[in-house]
Amino acid sequence: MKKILVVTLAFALAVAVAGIGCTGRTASTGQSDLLQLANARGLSPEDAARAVKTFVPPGGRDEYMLFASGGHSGQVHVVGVPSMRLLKTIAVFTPEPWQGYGFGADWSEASLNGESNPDPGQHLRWGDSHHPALSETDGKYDGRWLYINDRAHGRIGMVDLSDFRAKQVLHVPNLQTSHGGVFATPDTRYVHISSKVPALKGWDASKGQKISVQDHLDHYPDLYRGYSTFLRIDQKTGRMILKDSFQIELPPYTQDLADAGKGPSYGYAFINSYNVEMSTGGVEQGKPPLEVGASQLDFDYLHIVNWKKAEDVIAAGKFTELNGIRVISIETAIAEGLLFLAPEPRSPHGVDIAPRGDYITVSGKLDPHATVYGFDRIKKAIDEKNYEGKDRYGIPILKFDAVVAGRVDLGAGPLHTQYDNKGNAYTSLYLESAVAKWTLGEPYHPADKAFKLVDKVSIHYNIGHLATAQGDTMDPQGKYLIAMNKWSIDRHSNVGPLHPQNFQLIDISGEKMDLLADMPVGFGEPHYAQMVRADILKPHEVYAPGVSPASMLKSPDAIAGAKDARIVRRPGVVEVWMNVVRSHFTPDIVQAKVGDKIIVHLTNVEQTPDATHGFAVPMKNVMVSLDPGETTTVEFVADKPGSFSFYCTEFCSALHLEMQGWLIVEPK
Ligand code: RUQ
Ligand code: CUA
Repeated sequence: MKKILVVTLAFALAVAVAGIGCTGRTASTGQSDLLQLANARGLSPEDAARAVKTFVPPGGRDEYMLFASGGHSGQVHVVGVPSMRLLKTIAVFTPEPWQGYGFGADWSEASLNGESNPDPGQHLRWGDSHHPALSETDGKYDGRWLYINDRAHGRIGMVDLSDFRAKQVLHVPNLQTSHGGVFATPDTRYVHISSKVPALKGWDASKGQKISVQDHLDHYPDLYRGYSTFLRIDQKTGRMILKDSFQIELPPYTQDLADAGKGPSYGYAFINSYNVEMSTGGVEQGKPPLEVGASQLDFDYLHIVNWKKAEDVIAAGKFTELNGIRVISIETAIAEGLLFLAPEPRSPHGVDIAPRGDYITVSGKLDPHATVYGFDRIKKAIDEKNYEGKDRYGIPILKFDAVVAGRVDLGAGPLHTQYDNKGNAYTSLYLESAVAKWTLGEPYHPADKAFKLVDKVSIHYNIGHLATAQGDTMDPQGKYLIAMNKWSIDRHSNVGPLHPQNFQLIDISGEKMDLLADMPVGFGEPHYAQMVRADILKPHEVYAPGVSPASMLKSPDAIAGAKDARIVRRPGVVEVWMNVVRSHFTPDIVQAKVGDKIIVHLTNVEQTPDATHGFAVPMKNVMVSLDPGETTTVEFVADKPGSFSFYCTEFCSALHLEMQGWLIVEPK
């Protein structure tokens, strides 16, 4: 029945879109009702067709899920496609009380505080999440984990997609800031992250090193360095293991985006850079402003890193340990033949490997072309030592003409490129506020000339990244493209001077691109996003009884029910094993003395999907979300006398309001 209706409706709209009147013999009452409805709402037949293309009926599911970074909200947003409905926000670098992330000295707060923090006294409470990287197997998303960098700091977070929670925040040594280069290798053996602004080489504030602008910025090329980091991934837990990771030292050019080789280019990484001029700014010191100084030369450098070879170099012990990570120096990288440069037209931004791993598209804000490098050409130039020179650090520069397969004129301000399953590429045009579609043609020369612009669609406005379905993997899907627009200006109702960002959903299944829908994003400034087929994700509905989300193993402090609940006191400590179930905490009264440390092991013994409870203690900054099956421990100090009514924060049952208890703190 439902199917028939859908078919009828689609037909009605097809008829309408084709401009055929609805009075023809084929029209039924249902169709004219529908068209009347569209008319009454002021929708054109095209609008109505777009509505049908994106509509997901109540209770229905989206075909794809978009994982979008939240920018300086420090979060990741999960959006259903094509409905463009927000399904979840995952806190990574920022506390988030609904999820109980970062409140109550529990595992999540420890995770948020971060590993290998160079300044352990400083607990960062925000981050600038930019580039998500879904884990891959055989070059395809596998739905296990997601990694995302913090642009503001040299940090990277890991989200476990078995429960959509952030489990690890790692401070990457020697990076003060990070940008591009968050990608998983096609087998997720490593996740890569590189520095943004180069940092002082080997700088250690705790050693009392002195710093002055004069000394340092005047010797910038000698004192500053970038790093390309390969973080080894534990294949069971998804965690990044620092001791098995390594870095390759890079010149203090500003390394930008990066992508992983795959297929024929597996084992290589490609990193863009700008400011090879090594301009530092300093107008008052008589130097050019950075934005001018960094745009002097016609070319910057694409860094080509052979990480497979780097692995061997590490295994051979040719590294130094710097701030807790193994580092291959520039000199060693050159001597071992694992680091090369290729000229790229000035101030590039995106570097994106085509699905087959054969072509590498680079585009730069200041050049209207996309420049396409052929990996076979790069390989050949390396083998034949076809260099046009060396940079100041001695790194060989491959000949531009030898490595470029072609260039295509796209328009103003090309930034990022994604791919579909029909040999097309899609490039965002920031300045032109458009998406350009162009063909890659069949692989490799002489067909290289096939690169050709075929379509363009306007977006609103100032697009940064774009995401096609699985468009950065070896399994691109076509179908949908999300334009991630930086400005929305007049597209939505006025909500004050801080405007939402604007996502736009574009249908790329046909010859011409078709803009289907806008989604105001009022919860962050997304940068990159990845779109994955929803059926690839297989998260748990509930935790197995007593599982700690930190380890995904049964917690030693889990209890099976109210009969196991207990309070154990020792000097200065009150330790509670608390049972949590609709609609009661057991025990529900906890007594303590001022100064006591309160440790509460909470187990939500429910196994019913969605039977989440909360545990919140007023005036203690404690707020935990206890999902069904979960065991979590919170700790705080009873520093003031009084009576504190803890309660369940989720409206879990008819007696939710009654789900509360008392913490009574007596004076000493
Ligand atoms: S890049 S500004 Cu993703 Cu276009 Cu960070
Ligand atoms: Cu449990 Cu409300």
